[in-house]
Amino acid sequence: PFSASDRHDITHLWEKMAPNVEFLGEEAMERLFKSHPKTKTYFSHLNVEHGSAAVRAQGAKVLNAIGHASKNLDHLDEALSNLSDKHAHDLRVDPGNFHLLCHNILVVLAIHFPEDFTPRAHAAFDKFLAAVSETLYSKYR
Ligand code: ZNH
Repeated sequence: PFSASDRHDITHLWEKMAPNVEFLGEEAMERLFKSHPKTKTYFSHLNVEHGSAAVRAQGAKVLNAIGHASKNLDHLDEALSNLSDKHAHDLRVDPGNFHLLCHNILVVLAIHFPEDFTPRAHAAFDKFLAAVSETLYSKYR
């Protein structure tokens, strides 16, 4: 359950991110790959080098899904249903990878929106990303 201040902070951070999903998403993916190289194995069919258009596109997709989730905080299961089917049945991403990506998204927010990334907003967004992740791996078994 998200408090009123969680909702405010999540919505506010999403509004800051929305105009720059490609740039911010690319950086989050690149940081994920650099700090946890094993995560690259899921993307072996794509070019994951610095500056790759495929990484930019993937980062934008991830952040746009997070934006969609931020507008559906009370029914993440329905809002992310297709995506969670895809991660469970098709992509088979090990659930242990989700928090690594979430961490890197938080790092990117902290770097680019230092004024907005207060301890309170940090905690709210962390909780939100954990809820999104949990929804995405909820169908694994
Ligand atoms: Zn994921 C895909 C989101 C996590 C891996 N993804 C994807 C997409 C999206 C996403 C939106 C697209 C889909 C379509 O197109 O249909 N993810 C997401 C989110 C998250 C995630 C939101 C969290 C938060 N993923 C993840 C992880 C991993 C992954 C952690 C590993 C590491 N994904 C993936 C892959 C893919 C995806 C591999 C596919 C790619 C291509 O293109 O092929």
